[in-house]
Amino acid sequence: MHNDRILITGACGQLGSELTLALRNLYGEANVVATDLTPPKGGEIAEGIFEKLDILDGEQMATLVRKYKITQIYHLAAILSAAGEKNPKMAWKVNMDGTFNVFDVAVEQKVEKVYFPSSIAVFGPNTPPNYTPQYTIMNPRTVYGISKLAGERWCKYYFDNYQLDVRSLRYPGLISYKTPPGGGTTDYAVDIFYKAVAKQPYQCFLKADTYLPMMYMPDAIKATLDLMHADFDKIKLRGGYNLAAMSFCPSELATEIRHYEPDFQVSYVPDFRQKIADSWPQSIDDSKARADWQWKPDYTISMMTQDMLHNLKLLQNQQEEVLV
Ligand code: NAD
Ligand code: AKB
Repeated sequence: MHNDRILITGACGQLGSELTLALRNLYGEANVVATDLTPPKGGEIAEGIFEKLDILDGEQMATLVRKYKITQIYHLAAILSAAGEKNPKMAWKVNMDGTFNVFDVAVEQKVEKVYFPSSIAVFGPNTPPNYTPQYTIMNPRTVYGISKLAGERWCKYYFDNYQLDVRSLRYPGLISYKTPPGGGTTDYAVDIFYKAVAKQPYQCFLKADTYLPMMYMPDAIKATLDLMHADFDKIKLRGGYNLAAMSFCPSELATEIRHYEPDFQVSYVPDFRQKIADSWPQSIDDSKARADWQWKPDYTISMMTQDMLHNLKLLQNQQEEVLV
């Protein structure tokens, strides 16, 4: 582990801003290179090595991999589901060409391991929605989901044909308080907390009874690191592993929040994201991840809700102190 040098794409996003810190803690600040389109605007992530990198620029990517003698790439940069539907060709280009650049640079420069995050968006309206199995009908209907499913298949292709040790997880919607989400369909489950803490009503863009699989960020980080640290022989799937923690709908989350903020009001005005959510599973069977590399989540909806409110209130108090 101490000889590893890691490059992260999309490091300033919702996942990257926390995964980068976890990787720096494990591997040392000097061994982790955060990259993104623009430098971080302050925060802990700004404290380590940062390089500007557009993942569509394969030459610059190769230069950085050479310069830092990179041995592992965590390829997080992508355009998410809701943002992707606004500019489908652009989303396809970033998600596919960027991934090819990562895989090709990794093969050319003998990078030892690559991480490719997939998503529940690989599933579609013909998929069995409850306890969705690892292998089933997929047929994603968003450009994001199509690109993630294609990305998974290319993971397997590069593993089979170029012996690239690439590993992948199908994350549910991720919930966190450090960095806001970047344009997904599950974003309501983060936005709602900001309104609750500000003591304002929340207008939800999904219907009250829309069940989706979700996960708290510490579990997502744990799953990612466990997968990447698992022995080579334990990784039986080279597409994305199904991964689960909790499933709930907006009205259930509002009820949880009301245990701490009894006056919290939520209204429901579904928009184009409803159709996307309706095409995704409601719950996930992650038994393969549990069997192959002993995955087990820690956080329930009530633990997550308590922790989100606690931390957002702390941040709010810190901001108020700065203003005084
Ligand atoms: P995000 O939108 O918050 O962050 C993505 C980052 O990629 C941004 O910082 C953005 O600047 C960067 N980026 C976009 N285009 C780029 C380009 N051309 N070159 C370099 N950087 C570029 O996304 P996230 O939530 O942090 O997601 C990270 C990964 O995890 C993505 O691949 C996403 O598909 C996957 N994922 C996330 C979730 C979730 O709920 N957050 C769920 C499933 C899968
Ligand atoms: C999105 O909603 O697009 C993401 C995801 C589940 O991949 N949060």
